[in-house]
Amino acid sequence: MLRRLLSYWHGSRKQLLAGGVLLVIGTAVELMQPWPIKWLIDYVFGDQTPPQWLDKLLPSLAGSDAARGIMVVCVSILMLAVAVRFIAMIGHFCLMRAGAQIVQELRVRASEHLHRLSLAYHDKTKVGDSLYRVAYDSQAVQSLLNGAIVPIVTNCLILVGSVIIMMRINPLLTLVTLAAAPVFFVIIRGFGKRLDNQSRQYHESESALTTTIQESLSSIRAIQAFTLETLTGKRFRQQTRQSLDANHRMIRTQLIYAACAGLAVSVGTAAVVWVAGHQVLNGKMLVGDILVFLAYLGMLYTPMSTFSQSAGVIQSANAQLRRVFEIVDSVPEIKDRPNAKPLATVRGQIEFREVQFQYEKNQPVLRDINLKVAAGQVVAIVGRTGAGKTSLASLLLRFYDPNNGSILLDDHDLRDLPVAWLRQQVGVVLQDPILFSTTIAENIGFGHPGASLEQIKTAARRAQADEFIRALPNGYETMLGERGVNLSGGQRQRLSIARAFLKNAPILILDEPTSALDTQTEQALLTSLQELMHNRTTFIIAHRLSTVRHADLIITLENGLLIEMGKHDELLKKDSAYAKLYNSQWSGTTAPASAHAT
Ligand code: M5T
Ligand code: MG
Repeated sequence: MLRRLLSYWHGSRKQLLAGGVLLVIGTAVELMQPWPIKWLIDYVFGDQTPPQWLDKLLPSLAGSDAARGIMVVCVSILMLAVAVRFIAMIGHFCLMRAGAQIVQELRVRASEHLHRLSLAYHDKTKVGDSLYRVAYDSQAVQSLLNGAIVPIVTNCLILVGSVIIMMRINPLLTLVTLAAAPVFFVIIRGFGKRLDNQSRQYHESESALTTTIQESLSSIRAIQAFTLETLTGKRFRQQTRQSLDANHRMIRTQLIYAACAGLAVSVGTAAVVWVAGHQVLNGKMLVGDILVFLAYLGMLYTPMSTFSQSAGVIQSANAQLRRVFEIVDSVPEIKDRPNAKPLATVRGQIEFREVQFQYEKNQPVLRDINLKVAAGQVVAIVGRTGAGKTSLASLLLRFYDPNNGSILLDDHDLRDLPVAWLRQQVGVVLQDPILFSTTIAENIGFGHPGASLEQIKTAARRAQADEFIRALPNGYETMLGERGVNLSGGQRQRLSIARAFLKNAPILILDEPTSALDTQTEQALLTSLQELMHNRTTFIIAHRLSTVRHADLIITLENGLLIEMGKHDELLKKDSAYAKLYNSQWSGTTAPASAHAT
């Protein structure tokens, strides 16, 4: 995991390095902190003579004036403390900043990758889960760095430093101290795995909570329309209870663990005091040394117990980061082949060859589709709901690849073309027009990044959208969505059509472009749609057959099979499914013949 994270810290390398060096210096100074107390007891009050280096450094320490000695000791304590705090503060600041930067970098890359993943991936994953991974799990880098690596490194330094110093003061006592170490390891091992499991469970239940909120908020209309608020609330409460339980279990284990570790420290301390006390009695040890020793003992036992905490942090950070890297590592199913090259010019001839497609195994949605569309032709796709019309169109955009067979654009397999380039060649008006929460102008502008406002307005005029946009409070600058204006279905559809006008692509997919419009607006728009379709290979899907009468080719899908194709007149003459559908739409009127004639 660390090696993987290496690729994310180029932006923060200097800070990491500076922070690391400062922490090492800070730890060295920290190790000097117990000594002034010994000086006070042995050199100021006692009759010991300080070593030469100390005498040179602080000459007034062991002089005849004890009050001066006390002063020197106090100043030394303060100076050391100030140095330790100051160095540690700057060091931690650098490391925290570095950690935050790495988190950000990881988030950006994960989210970028998420947007590139194919629809097949997004169909399978819950938005809330991806959200939790990008927003929260990525923060594990910070806890890994500052909650585990930094404490482990500094504690290792303290551990080694204090053992060396203790050995020099009194080897026997050091051995007594170290005898407690195995007890610590037993405790750490005993709790480690449990803590790990419990923290994983906790994060999983938290992630499930995010998913639930996200899902219910995105279907808020349905929830309120069916008055499901109470039910949704209940479900959420149940889930929070699960998360709460997981949290309780985790906290309980942590507290029991801390208590056991604390107890082990006290037992060790008591044993050391026992042995050291007797050594002083026998004149084998100085009183000041006991104090220094006990100070180091505290320094020694604390790292041992923090090691296990850090181990816990590593475990859960590892689990969380793995969830983030799962996103980064997912390979988009739809991606460019190494030799993918855009075509120099696009005529727009499309051919489906033996195309088979399914979302789920063994549930074919399209079966054996064979279809050849000449450049500039308009093809209407009709058929009952669920027949596979939208799926057929999705294949053209390479939202998915066919499971069998191939689709060709100007005799080139779509899979041999760069995906982004291909999608630039296709203008779409989707069944469910998607608008972003930004201005109307920008929403249309997505059709052709870099378009001028004049071009955007022209496109809106051609899509019969200009009039209603002008009537909005801020015209083309009106914000949509959150904190902005919401539009009716028909208005959205017209924006979406304006987008397609602006995009001006050689191939066009219209998935029920007028389904949300009243008949009058539809009629008005049909003229502009005709204009839009002119000279473009167009696939138009429509339930209202009045829209598709003029198509060069009408195909009927039924259960994923292409059951018939032909022109309007030909199909009406035969006893076709299209004829039945068409006649049923005119039932109750005497219009079919005259409609036919127009
Ligand atoms: C065709 C199934 C759907 C239907 C069939 C989008 C989607 C569809 N399906 C999935 O299993 N997973 C999916 O993500 O595929 O669906 P369609 O192509 O959307 O049908 P349509 O466009 O002809 O229908 P409609 O209602 O838009 O006229 O069985 O369950
Ligand atoms: Mg559809």
